Amino acid sequence: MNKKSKSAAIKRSGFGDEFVWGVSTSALQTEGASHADGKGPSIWDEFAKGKKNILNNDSPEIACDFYTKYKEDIALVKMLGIPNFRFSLSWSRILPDGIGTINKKGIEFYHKVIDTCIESGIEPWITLYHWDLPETLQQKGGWTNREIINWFEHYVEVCIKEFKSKVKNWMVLNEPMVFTGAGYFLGVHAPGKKGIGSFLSAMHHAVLCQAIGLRTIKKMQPDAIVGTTYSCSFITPQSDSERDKQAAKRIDALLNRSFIEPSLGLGYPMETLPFLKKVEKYIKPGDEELMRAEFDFIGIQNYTREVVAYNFFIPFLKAKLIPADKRKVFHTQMDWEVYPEAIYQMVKKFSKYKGVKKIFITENGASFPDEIIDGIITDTARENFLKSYLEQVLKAKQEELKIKGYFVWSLTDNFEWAEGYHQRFGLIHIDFNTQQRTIKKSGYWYKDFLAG
Ligand code: IFM
Repeated sequence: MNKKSKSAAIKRSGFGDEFVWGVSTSALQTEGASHADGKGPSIWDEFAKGKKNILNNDSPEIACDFYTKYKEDIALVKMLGIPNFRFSLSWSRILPDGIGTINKKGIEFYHKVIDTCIESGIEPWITLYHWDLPETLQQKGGWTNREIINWFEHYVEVCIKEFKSKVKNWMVLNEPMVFTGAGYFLGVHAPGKKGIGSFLSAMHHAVLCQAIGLRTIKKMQPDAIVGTTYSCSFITPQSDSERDKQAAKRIDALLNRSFIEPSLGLGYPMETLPFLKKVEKYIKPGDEELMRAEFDFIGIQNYTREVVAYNFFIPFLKAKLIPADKRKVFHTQMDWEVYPEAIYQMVKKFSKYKGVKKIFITENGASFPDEIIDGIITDTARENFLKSYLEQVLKAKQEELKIKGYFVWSLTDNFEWAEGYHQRFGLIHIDFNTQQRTIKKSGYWYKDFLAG
């Protein structure tokens, strides 16, 4: 249990002048205004209506009210000296039904956000899809319907046409493993679907969409810098037994390899994870080519490591994750082990792929309970978390791995999906009753760090 950081001296200059520094958010988690100005419902607006889907029955309806407070929040990004701001576009704010009529007010909103960034000297990095599918498309099967490749292509075309003169850096999907796994296999995220068939079809269509998204952007904006982002965890077996080691490999294949490898022309990792063979049912002639994508960069989003044990009773995987609290290791409020070396191991792992050109950490951060005392939030645990992970990023950089930048998750506390407002990842605290923003000690630390 190493709660204290040994890394007080970590300095921005150690990463070099070209290293990209930023902070990340997403539309659904911050914007609120779920029904304002012609926005259509997303699967998360719908999911939040279901009792017990979201902790405390929280809803994304108001969230951080970024929709009206975007100027204030971007001013805070500027005040903290953060040069790059990663956020996402809400598909159903732009196309309320997912396809068809464009919502002018939605487009106007994102122009205002982008313009405010640019006027403030902040580079916008935009994610096209961060989990908030238009509900109308879900009514037609959502990610399980192969038509999504046309719906998505159309949505990307609309966005690029509108914003290409102002935005250079694009990310196609955010963490496809999470939105297909949690949303279409486990049913714990929107749209709450369960089962292997819905998962594998959603997975295959997401793999196709990440490549189609890339090609659409490049066709319309040849000088765009395009990536896509993957969640990843450093996987270690619980013991040296062969069964645990094989179980760890299967989890690694599922969590870390199943979306990037088909895009690099390596196919799905079926040899390690035989149940993935069932995906063949959804593969059409020509898909192997269609899945290939030469991204300018990939974003990797790492928070922790997972310890894995063989378990006969877990279907398909025969493996289970041992929760951090059971292992009695220092962990965040999400029960994610604080394990800084994980981020180094992930940069190393992804750097080994020949087809990966550049890597950005597009998310890293921690949820800890925050206490406001006399208007001050002394979130030392979060500050130490960031320092200790950054130390490992620096190690990766010094070893000349492909790492080129780092974005903290997140700018503000926000709507943490099925966890509602209970989990707080922000550098800036939000009082969700008053919408008051308070910069945490970790936010000031990041400011000082960036100021050198
Ligand atoms: O809040 C999420 C984000 O939307 C995707 N990556 C992980 C974060 C923390 O859970």
